Amino acid sequence: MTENITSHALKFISLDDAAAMTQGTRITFIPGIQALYSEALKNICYVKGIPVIRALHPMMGVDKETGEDRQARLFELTSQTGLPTMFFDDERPRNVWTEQLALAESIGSPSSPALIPDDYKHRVEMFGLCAITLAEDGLVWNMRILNDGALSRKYGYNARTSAAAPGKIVEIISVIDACLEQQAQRGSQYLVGDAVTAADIYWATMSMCITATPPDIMPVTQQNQGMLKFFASNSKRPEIAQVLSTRIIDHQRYILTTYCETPAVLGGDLL
Ligand SMILES: N[C@@H](CCC(=O)N[C@@H](CS)C(=O)NCC(=O)O)C(=O)O
Repeated sequence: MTENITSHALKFISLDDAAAMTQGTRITFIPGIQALYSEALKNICYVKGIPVIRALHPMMGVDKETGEDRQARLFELTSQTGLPTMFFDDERPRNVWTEQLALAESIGSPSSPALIPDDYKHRVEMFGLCAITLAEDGLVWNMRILNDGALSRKYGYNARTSAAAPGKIVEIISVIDACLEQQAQRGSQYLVGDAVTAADIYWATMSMCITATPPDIMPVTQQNQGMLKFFASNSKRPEIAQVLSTRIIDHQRYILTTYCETPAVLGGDLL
């Protein structure tokens, strides 16, 4: 899609327009879909008080009319095709969460919470927790290879990696749960230290792939119905249900409703 589109009063500019602009923060999204990496970056920007201009992320595949790869321009601009890409002013585009987080931290409002702790020990914990959530072989990577499909094949799906994925997801949830338990014992409701960090925002957002999230937090759209059903069904897999504690759910809800915009604003067609 190259046209600008307006979806439920929410404007998505084209990728070309986003790339051509020289001011402001532009992030790519798919209207109506809580693509988790985009959704998490949106939440990070929300906490940091950064106004975001939404741009359309081109979908995988070939344009029916022209026969061209729909992501060719994105690849030309960013040397990759993953979602989201983030443009700020006239700087190079950022495509990886570590760079996106560092940028958000530096351009955010001075009165916003520091999402990367000053304390280096806390920083070790924070980046470790983020890595098991977002990085290679983390929560989302393993969720993505639960089933066969074009996207999962791109991320290493095969019979062996897919069979190992539920066990890894369980291990990751258990690490987070133990961390929250330890933190509660010392009187903190956050994953690291005594204040909100990027680990809380990323975990609370990305863990929606293993929970049934109510519509007052994640609205149902025509575009995300299937995804919401898949996420809810993950929460019912016996091995996952067993480790999905009330503590995990309470923390997710607390972080999303306290620090992020809820109900999430997705564009698309609300049901
Ligand atoms: N580049 C991101 C990861 C983003 C990512 O994995 N996005 C997936 C969606 S779940 C995607 O858009 N994949 C399509 C592609 O790589 O072409 C990061 O490491 O921070």
